[in-house]
Amino acid sequence: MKKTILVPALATLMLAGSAFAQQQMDGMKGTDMKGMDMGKPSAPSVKAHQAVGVVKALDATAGTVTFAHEAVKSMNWPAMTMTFGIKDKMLLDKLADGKKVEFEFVKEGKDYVVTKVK
Ligand SMILES: [Cu+2]
Repeated sequence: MKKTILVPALATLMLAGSAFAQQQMDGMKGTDMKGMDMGKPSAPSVKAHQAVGVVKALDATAGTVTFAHEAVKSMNWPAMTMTFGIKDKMLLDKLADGKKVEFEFVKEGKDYVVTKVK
């Protein structure tokens, strides 16, 4: 009598135990994923700024573009001419001397880097 009660009770315990272990593993996976996202160099805190500018100079080798850009409110910048880095050399295809474009840039250290050209 005792045995027949004990066996299903044990089985239930083991099942519950393994389900718990599985949950813990799932939880750990989730935590790891979050940790990896946080560790990425392009943290979500990096803000892209929108600007409009005319290309004044291009240096494909150095990967820089000089813009005479309009005021950038999000940076509190007046209109000015300045040089930006270029995130991806693919963006050079969209840039040409004298061309007016909308672009996005981010601050990287002490540099400003164009991340998108429309
Ligand atoms: Cu500027």
